[in-house]
Amino acid sequence: MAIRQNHFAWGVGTSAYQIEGAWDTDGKSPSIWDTMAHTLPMSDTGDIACDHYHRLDEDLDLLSEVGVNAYHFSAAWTRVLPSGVGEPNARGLAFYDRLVDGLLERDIEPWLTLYHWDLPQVLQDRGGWANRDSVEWFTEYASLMAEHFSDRVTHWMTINEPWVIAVLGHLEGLFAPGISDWQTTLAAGHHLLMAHGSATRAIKERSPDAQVGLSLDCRPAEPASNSSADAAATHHFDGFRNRWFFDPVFGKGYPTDMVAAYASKGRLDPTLIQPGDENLIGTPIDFCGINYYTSVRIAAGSEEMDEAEGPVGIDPPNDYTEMGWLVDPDALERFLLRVHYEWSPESIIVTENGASYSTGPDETGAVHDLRRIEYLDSHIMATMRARERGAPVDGYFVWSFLDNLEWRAGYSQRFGIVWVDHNTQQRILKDSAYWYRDRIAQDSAD
Ligand code: IFM
Repeated sequence: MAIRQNHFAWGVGTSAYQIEGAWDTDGKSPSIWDTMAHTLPMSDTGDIACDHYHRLDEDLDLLSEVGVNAYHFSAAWTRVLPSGVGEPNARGLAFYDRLVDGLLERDIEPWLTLYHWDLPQVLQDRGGWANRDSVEWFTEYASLMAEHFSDRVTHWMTINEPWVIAVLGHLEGLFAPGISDWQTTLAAGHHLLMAHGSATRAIKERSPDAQVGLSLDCRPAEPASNSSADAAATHHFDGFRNRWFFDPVFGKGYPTDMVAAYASKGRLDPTLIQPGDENLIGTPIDFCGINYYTSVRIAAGSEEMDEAEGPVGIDPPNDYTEMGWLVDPDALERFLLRVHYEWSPESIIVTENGASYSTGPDETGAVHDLRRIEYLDSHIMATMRARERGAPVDGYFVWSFLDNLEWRAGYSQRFGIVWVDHNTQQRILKDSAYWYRDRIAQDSAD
């Protein structure tokens, strides 16, 4: 098997709400996360976050220092279209102009995600993703962004982690908009996927050479035992967590076993999926982004649990990150091969992978985050093994560039390869950042 020779994107990732701060600056309107942070007893908010909005040049220089050739970030819809639709906000667009231009000046390729969870609150007030009109709202936003940026941005991700948005936001109620209802969950998930397909078409119409994909979160699962009950539970979990999103995105339509299971429990509004919808969702994409952190073992009874409740099912004794997530690089290798064989995208990018460890500066100011280096090393090796075995993997992005706001867990969970003191906003490159710089340089030298 010939090893793929394509250019390899070595990057780091962030998202707007987690780093930008400036939550109401220069015409930005509130997003559903601003609302959640301001109304629920969250200990931390994204009001200031890493103050990236005001420290852009410093952060761009740090990206150069890490030596990445690609940077994966998201735009805040609320900055560029404060009313959700309609009049664009020139000051919001100007911020992303500075970011994109600053990346290009440093030879770093911008990879732009349109939606990383921060829906304009004005649109939530109109029903949010559960409203079928959200497909049009998102397409208008995507079209505006493509018109404005496609002279400089080639790589686009439409939606980041539709399972998380749908299930944690509309079933578990843990994430914004904080709803707990099955029919709303499936409606939101369906419209997110339609919005992805429609935005892909809109970007391609304006920029035929654009590379467009999305970032799907995945949770590889193994049965906890040899019992047939655990095997059946694992298959259901895989349907709930993975197949429900991967199958339609790759033109296979929704998995029939899950449609039947959801319909039989009254979770699926029979009018939700209309003729033509699955065709729109299956609009061809140029690459599939995979966000991978951990794998799970599933026993009967845990087939619809999620990581918000802690480790799912019965895990083998092993190493865990501070999120309580099992460290399992082999599962990443297997899942990348599965994506290749089962869904066959042209190209696969690991758009998020990383680990939360709270190691901070020692008395000399250095951050010796050895466990993160081990995690990244083992997962990059797994990625490369999948590539050597034929999966068309063309990029890897560490999550995350900066220690940022880990949603409901606030600033207590640190995923960054750059330490951020959230009182002073001082940044320190951790040992993992230097290690990653050397790893990238080694790849370029080979
Ligand atoms: O921080 C998140 C990110 O926003 C989406 N993917 C998972 C990361 C770690 O939980």
